[in-house]
Amino acid sequence: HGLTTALPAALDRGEFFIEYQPLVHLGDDSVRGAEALVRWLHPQHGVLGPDRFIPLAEHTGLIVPLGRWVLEQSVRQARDWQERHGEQAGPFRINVNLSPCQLTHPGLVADTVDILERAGLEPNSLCLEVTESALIGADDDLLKPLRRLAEMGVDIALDDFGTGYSNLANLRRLPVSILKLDRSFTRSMQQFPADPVDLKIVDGIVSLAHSLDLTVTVEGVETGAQAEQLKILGCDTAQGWYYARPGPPDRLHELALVDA
Ligand code: G
Ligand code: G
Ligand code: MN
Ligand code: NA
Repeated sequence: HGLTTALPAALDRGEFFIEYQPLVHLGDDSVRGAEALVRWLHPQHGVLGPDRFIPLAEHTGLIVPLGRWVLEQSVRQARDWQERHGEQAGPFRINVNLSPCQLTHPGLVADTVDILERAGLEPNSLCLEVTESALIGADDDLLKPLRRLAEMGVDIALDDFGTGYSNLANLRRLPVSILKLDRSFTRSMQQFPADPVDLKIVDGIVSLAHSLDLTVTVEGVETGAQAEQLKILGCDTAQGWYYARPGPPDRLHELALVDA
């Protein structure tokens, strides 16, 4: 596969870049952070989304250095935003996605600590997103590095929550502090009236999450009606095109989300 063989050189040549999508507090619509989303500016094919190359990078192991690069860039960016922004509503936070292969890589904790220290970012300003499916049936060896990070204050989010088969009681065992509700739930809030069964499911997930001291983030919010419904259901944080599409770091200044 041409893309696969081009990946290592692409990292060396600096062909990857990161877009950021704001995370909005549903209580007051303030921007409290952003998710980092990697892209590849391929010299022939133009901009490729992560779905095109992350699976290849996972297959070849390049995901480890690529993931480390994404983490380092994003953490430095977050520190830069914090320095400009002040901390009126608490520190500006950064969410970074982790692949399952990064979880089993022995350097994860040390690399993360090192990156945070060099950037001067507090661990509690970082959230690492792990998919629900990556943690299904996870044994203690797999959870140990996540526990260490969580003990340091790094938030761990379960991404795409509600799509896997994880048993809800299993949540207690995981060092997770945030549920990111899958976009499919948000989509079903688009119809009016929303599907009553989906409403009950989201209501139930939010109640359970809050009773376990977890925060709920909703993804894929595209309309004001969805935002309103999800707010009524008690969701804490939202992300989606209604607020902003993923964009370059400067967009956060332009949107006046961060004081310049
Ligand atoms: O950017 P987009 O919304 O197309 O992202 C699609 C998927 O790619 C998301 O589910 C996200 O989890 C994943 N993704 C984006 N950036 C990264 C990254 O830096 N590392 C990993 N492992 N996944 C990423
Ligand atoms: O980590 P995850 O795969 O959840 O990353 C978010 C993905 O969802 C990215 O690919 C991003 O571009 C996409 N996305 C973000 N907001 C919206 C939205 O409002 N609607 C849709 N359809 N996709 C979105
Ligand atoms: Mn994510
Ligand atoms: Na997701």
